[in-house]
Amino acid sequence: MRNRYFILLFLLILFLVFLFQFFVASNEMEVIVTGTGNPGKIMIYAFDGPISSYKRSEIDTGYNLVWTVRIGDVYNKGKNVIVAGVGNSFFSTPYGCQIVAYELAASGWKKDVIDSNVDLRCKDIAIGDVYNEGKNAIVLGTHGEGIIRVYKWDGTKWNRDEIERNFIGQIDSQQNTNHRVPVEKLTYSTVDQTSIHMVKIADVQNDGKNEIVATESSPLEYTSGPPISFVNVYSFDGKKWSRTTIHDSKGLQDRSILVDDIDYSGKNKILIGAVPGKLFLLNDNGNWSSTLIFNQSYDKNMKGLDFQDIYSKGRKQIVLATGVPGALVYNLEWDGSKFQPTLIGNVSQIFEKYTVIKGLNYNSLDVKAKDIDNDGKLEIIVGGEADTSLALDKIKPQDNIFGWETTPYGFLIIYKYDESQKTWNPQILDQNSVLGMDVGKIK
Ligand SMILES: [Ca+2]
Ligand SMILES: [Ca+2]
Repeated sequence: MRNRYFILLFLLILFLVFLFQFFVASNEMEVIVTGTGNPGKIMIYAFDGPISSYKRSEIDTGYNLVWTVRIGDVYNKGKNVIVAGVGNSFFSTPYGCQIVAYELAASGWKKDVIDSNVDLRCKDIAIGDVYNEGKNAIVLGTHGEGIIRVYKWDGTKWNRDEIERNFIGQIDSQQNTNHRVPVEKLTYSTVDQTSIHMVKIADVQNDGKNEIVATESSPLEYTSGPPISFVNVYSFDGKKWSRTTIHDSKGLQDRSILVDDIDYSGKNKILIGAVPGKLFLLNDNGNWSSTLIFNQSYDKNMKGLDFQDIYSKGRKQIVLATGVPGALVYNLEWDGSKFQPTLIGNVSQIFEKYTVIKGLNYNSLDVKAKDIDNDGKLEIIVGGEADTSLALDKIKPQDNIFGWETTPYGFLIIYKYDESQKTWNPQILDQNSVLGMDVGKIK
């Protein structure tokens, strides 16, 4: 009799353990999602406990390149999906990029082609409430003609709203200049005149409503003169979109964008990462002003930006991942008068001891600070590429106009903070090229 109770109790405990496991497993998990180059795959890294015991799964998009991946509830049904910009760039047919969504279903990943043959590269995606109606939409920015489109799911189909096309072309006709890449320099006939590097959805003017911010420049392949570059804000008044140019430069390319209260003033500011080596703070005091807050001559690219409380001290700071040649990771903290930079990582040094090819160019393409191992403290996740084309001496830098896209090599690294040593310790997750990255919850 007593034994039977023990068996029943044992079975009950087993059942509760099973229930608990099921509950935990069915909960949304924070995952790292990357988009890779050559081949164009979407990698999904799930964590259950320590970082080293991650599980990786992948989606083959069927294309050479996945430029960008974002996680969000784009169907507005309380379920996150992966949205990606994919294509073959100049390398093979079919030319022209696609924007696709992958939803995790019982049978695996279900693909939804949102738009096809948009432009040369579907470079960046933002997900958010762009019409200020309490629903998510997708914003896409492209290279080539330089198109910005908003996609909104109406329950049965995707509605398309084009808000920009070839901004540099418009500047060229106004100013009688020409930044279009001659077709004979390209592998197929396409307009290559405007690069939309990044698109963000945020309340940049602090009026409680979202706008779109985009960095737009002459194309990457344009080599006949210095690049021209602009930061544009697009506002929707309920009927139509209007554009305001808030920053412009010559000889620089504005690329990354971060919108947050980065100087603890209680108001959103815009941080812009420009090539080569500069960070600008854009502030709206009736008129937009621009301040150079970081000028670094070693690394060229300033692509990865985040703003998080990485030291768990109740104070967020800028996390910056740079690129070419070194791929450095910094944090920058506002001290009341300026932003103090601290170097916390160097990707090229991590790989130096493993790589037989010396002098690779390491280029961070994104950085995120998230608590990936669930210990209540943030880790820093950096993804990017290692460009072999220059190191192998096959082509000269000036001829290397398609160079960075060709590399299959790169990195995905998690830096974890060691409180006692006051150091950020890197752990390598992967060594394929990472062109885009996001961290979020997927059910
Ligand atoms: Ca606003
Ligand atoms: Ca953690």
